[in-house]
Amino acid sequence: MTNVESLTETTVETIARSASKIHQGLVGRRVTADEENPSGETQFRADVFADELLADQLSAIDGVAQYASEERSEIVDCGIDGLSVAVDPIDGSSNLRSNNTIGTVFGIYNEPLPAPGDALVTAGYVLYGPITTMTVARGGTVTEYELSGSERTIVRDDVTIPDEPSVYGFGGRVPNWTDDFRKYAHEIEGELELHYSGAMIDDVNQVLIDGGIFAYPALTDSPEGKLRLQFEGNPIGYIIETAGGRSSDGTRSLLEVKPTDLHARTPFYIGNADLINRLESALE
Ligand code: P6P
Repeated sequence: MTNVESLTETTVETIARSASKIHQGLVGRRVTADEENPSGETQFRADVFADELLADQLSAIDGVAQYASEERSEIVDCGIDGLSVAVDPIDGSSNLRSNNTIGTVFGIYNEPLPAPGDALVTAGYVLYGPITTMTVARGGTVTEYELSGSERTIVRDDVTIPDEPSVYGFGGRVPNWTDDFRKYAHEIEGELELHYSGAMIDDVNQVLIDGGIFAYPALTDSPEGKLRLQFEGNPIGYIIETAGGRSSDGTRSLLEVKPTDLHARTPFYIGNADLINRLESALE
């Protein structure tokens, strides 16, 4: 195992151990904090708790040079040289109020941040559902684990997106969709089953397991969409493409998008390759 592989395994293990503390720490923290995140979104106390826990744990790893979070405007420099870890400590925190599924998303880059998705060496997410699971893409394969306390058990190795798509989920308000996207969405509505939870990571996991497409598209009032390239687009694009699917910002793989800013947003489309190819043609 190379030094980078060993370091990424240590980082993944640290996130897995932190996940059970995050899950326990949600109790009593499903209320808003008095702050907004750098994207101008209201923070929940759980967002702040998860970010502080992950920052403490990950910045202490020898070989992690940078820690960045959707909840912090600035990058934390943790060392001279090494890997950069970008996290969305709690994706879908607005789902906390209704006690619906949320997740933690992470990307491990071998370049200083902000970095393009093709600088990723590992990416993954934790899903706090009926069971807490962790899905990790590295070395050309995707592995799913069940987390229980300090235990991490492989439940599926070499996860691939099914050839036959089943579900779709499209974010944003329909009146704000572009005409081209609305026309494409109408086609998909006649082909697949709507599954949309309001937490990207839950919707993405359904696409990975059941096949289909998830999109938070470019909107007429927000041409860059809502989701962040560094913390959501890149890691999810890496996972889905490792599992045999495709990602896109509407014209190219999300992994090819050059970041302009740490918190830059991007139109976000992931799923079965033919569905993404059709989408790119529809948006041309
Ligand atoms: P909307 C959650 O707040 C999030 O960032 C993603 O997890 C999710 O896909 C999206 O926003 C939902 O946005 O506009 O449907 O509430």
